[in-house]
Amino acid sequence: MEHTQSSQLFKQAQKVIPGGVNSPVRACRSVGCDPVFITEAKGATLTDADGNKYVDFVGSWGPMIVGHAHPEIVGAIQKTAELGTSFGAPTPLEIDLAQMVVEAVPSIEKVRFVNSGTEATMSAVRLARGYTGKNIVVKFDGCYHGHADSFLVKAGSGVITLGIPGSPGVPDDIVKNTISIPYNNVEVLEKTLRDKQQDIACVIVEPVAGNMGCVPPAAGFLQAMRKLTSELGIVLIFDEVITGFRLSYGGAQEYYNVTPDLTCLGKIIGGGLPVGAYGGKAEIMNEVAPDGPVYQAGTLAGNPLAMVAGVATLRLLQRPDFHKDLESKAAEYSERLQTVAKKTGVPVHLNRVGSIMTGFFTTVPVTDYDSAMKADVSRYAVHYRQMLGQGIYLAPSQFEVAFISDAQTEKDLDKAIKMTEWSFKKMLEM
Ligand code: KE4
Repeated sequence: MEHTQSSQLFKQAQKVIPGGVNSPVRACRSVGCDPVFITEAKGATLTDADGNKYVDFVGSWGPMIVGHAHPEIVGAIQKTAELGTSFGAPTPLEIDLAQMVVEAVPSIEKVRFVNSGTEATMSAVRLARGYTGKNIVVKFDGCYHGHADSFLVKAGSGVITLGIPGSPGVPDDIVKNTISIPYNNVEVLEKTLRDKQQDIACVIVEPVAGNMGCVPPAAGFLQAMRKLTSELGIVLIFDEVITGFRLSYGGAQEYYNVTPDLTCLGKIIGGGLPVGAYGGKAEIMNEVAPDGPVYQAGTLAGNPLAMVAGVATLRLLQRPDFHKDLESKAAEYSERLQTVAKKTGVPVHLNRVGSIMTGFFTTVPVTDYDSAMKADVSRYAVHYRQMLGQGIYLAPSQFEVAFISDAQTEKDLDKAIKMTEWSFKKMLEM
């Protein structure tokens, strides 16, 4: 595959944008190659600046659950754009999306739209602190909740991918209010919450971890978290930026039947446009300005184009059996992947929940940050480059997930399986 154009674009980009990218993980540093520049996408197919085509398993990191450039979504954006793109005033369109979110997620009685997942989680934590009058946030090693100061403590996604311990620029005064503990460890969770109950405002968790690779909650983990936080008067925040509207129409909280106090959303609800949201019990949400004293604002929050893209996307997810069909498609694909691993003898531990999955190059089960870090990242890098060269677009990090969408065809998945087998066999010859 030729990448001449992408290489030239990358050189130009690096002159004016840090690392040549607007989000670190896209720089492909951990997989040892330069990024390809994508110029267009349709369904599950990406096209790069050199005209190469790829089957897409990243889906813009989750939003593209119905595939790229879906006519219903593009049409809604086009029609709305002709009426203006941003008013800085309330629009009926915000009510449309808010009502869909509230109807889909019973624990969300009121919702506030923002422009990214980071803004959603950052605002939810501020709200929990304002509501409880307490400061400490408990998070989990390897979970990533965006790049707000409070979260860059043993965070996942790009932070572990690039091996950044936390981040310079985050004052110790902030870090001291964040406690990060092992995912899937109820004993440590219980001890931490009971010991520091009087100072803990909230626990924030990815109900299915997607930023150390896919790590499902151990049986009873979320239920124990809910029981403890309710007993101890601690706000439970589900960061459903990835899982919201993905694991089921009601997200992970419906999938696992565990109800948080606040929920953060993003990705899918914007249909590919910048949207985040946080919502929950009216009793807590009524503390948000202008009703309450907890301040949060945003020039483009509730942007008309983003709202209609979200509405059009959620409408498509209301198709009967959408999530059931997506789950069985993903289940079949992950079984085929595991068969290839067994057949070729390449040790892979595959975690899957719904339509998100990660194949870890390791022989041990991956249940938390420490076990995820045992994965062979250099082997993943070889696999990534080999698959890219064969037109399969995977996440440029072992610590991210692959997304199955409604758009990948049987032909796409067959090609990916075939290329996986080829890549594994080639790997063993190295
Ligand atoms: P954004 O600010 O990137 O919209 O959302 C932050 C965020 C919050 N919570 C969860 C569970 C998330 O996964 C994310 C962002 N996800 C990463 C990929 N896993 C975004 C990719 C990137 O940083 O470029």
